[in-house]
Amino acid sequence: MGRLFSEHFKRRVSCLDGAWKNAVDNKNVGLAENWCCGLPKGKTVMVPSVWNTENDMLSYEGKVWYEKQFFTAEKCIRLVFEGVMTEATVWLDGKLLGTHYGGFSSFNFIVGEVASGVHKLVLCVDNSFNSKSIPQAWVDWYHYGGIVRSVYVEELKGISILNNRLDYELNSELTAAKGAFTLELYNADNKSLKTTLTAKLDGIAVFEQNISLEAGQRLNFKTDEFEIQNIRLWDIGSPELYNIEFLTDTDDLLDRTGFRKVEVKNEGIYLNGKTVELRGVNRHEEYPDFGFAFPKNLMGKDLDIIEKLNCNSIRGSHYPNSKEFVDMMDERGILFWSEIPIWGFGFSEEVLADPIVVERGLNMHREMIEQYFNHPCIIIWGMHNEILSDTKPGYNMTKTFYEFLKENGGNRIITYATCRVSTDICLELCDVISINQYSGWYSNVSWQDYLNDVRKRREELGLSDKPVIMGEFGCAALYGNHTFDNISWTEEYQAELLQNSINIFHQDPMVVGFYVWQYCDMRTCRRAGLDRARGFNNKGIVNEYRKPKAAYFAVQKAYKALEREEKEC
Ligand code: ADA
Repeated sequence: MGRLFSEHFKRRVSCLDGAWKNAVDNKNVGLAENWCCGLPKGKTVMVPSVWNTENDMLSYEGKVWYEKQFFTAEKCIRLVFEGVMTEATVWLDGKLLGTHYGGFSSFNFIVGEVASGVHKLVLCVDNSFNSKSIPQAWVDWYHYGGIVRSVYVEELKGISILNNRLDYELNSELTAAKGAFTLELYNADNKSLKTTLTAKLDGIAVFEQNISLEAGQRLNFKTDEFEIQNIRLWDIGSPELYNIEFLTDTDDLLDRTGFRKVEVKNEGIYLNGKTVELRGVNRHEEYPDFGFAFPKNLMGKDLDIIEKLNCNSIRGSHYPNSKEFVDMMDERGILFWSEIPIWGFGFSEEVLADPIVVERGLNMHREMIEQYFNHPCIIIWGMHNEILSDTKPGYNMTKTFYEFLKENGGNRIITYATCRVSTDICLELCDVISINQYSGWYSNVSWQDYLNDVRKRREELGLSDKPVIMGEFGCAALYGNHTFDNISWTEEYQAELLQNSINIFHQDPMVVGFYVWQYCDMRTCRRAGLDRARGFNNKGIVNEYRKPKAAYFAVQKAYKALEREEKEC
């Protein structure tokens, strides 16, 4: 669901976006008063949305309840929630279905034995924080709450296809691939069933087999390996995609993928056998009028602006982005770094060591992989951002995540963003070292001195073969604030700082990529010790309404020159 194309033609899917009943539970009485069976008189809100943009709700942290009625003809349904911020408890007709934690990934519930007719779906959504939260309360973005992405009801019939991933390996000439699908199948009927399962890649059958499942059985099923000749490679600026189609007697699932090879070798990053320099921006998927319920038409506009910047890559700081946005990058041939919302400054050693927090983080990685695996644009999995990676709990958490991603993450680079490279003890647990450093803003150290220290540190640790990405660099500028003098907070200062930084990084053979912090200004949380001007992080090269600052054009020029140089090589 939530894709740029229809995932089902056979399966009936209804989108529940639109008007929902809504009640704020600021006295925490909803459970005791049985709101799960139906909300008291409330108002109507539009979903997806965040509640913070409504009157008097800007800084509300707590519970809000939502209710929606829908019709189903089938007796087995899957309720799919693309993103609920941050903890959701879900009831259907007063019966508890379960809970989900984490605002940036999809979750679902399958419900059997549903009578044909109208049903009542109720959610209690809670965006408050405690010591187990991911992110923690101290974070440099806004504490939004709500049903922020779409909701769907799918009617499941017979043997249904719940999920898929394609693992493949390209031959050394990159002309052919051997691959196999892993499917999650489910028998939605109350009797055992047989079906013929077929898989097609760009209309050509690559697999067919009769299979049977017991009533209500879930099965992880791996197809036989198949070969694909004359591969059209997915690449930057050449986004060749393949359509995937699965069919059973009663169900279907459509998906897309692309074939490409990412490698880290010879101190560089290689895409399809050629070195690539990552020219990127960090982007929060946020807009002041809509928060994290980011309108789909603005996703395309963001990409238009970013493409014109001559970028080849985006870091989805600091959480999994909407599926539509990731689809768009697949279609446009833009590389993507996807990460989970562990934003380190809020995480004390004690929190990092908490098994519940580690398990939550691991589950966020699991969901990210399951939901985004087939996207060719994702070449980097990010484990976390600026945690205490110079401590034992930081090391242990990183090791758990790294081993999991190595085992399950497919052909991708694994990294995390560190801001303490000189004392970091986790650097062996990544494929590429990513660094956030703000020379010329939070620090006065020159880039040359800083990069030399990084080089020394890599040598000391015996990690000189690991290339370096500058994961964040930049400075704030208030939109419209100009100067003849070289002073901070002005557009001119920001433009010059970014242009110089990019040129220095490009000339350093150790640095293989750089992501400007950041694409756009965005609302941030004031309570957390971050007293940002206007309540916004102002380091965007466009402002929160996507109006360009001088830095946008400076980065555009710098990236264009690098692109030209790359083409001439
Ligand atoms: C950090 C962090 C970003 C942002 C940035 C800043 O590096 O990773 O999310 O907060 O600092 O603007 O200070």
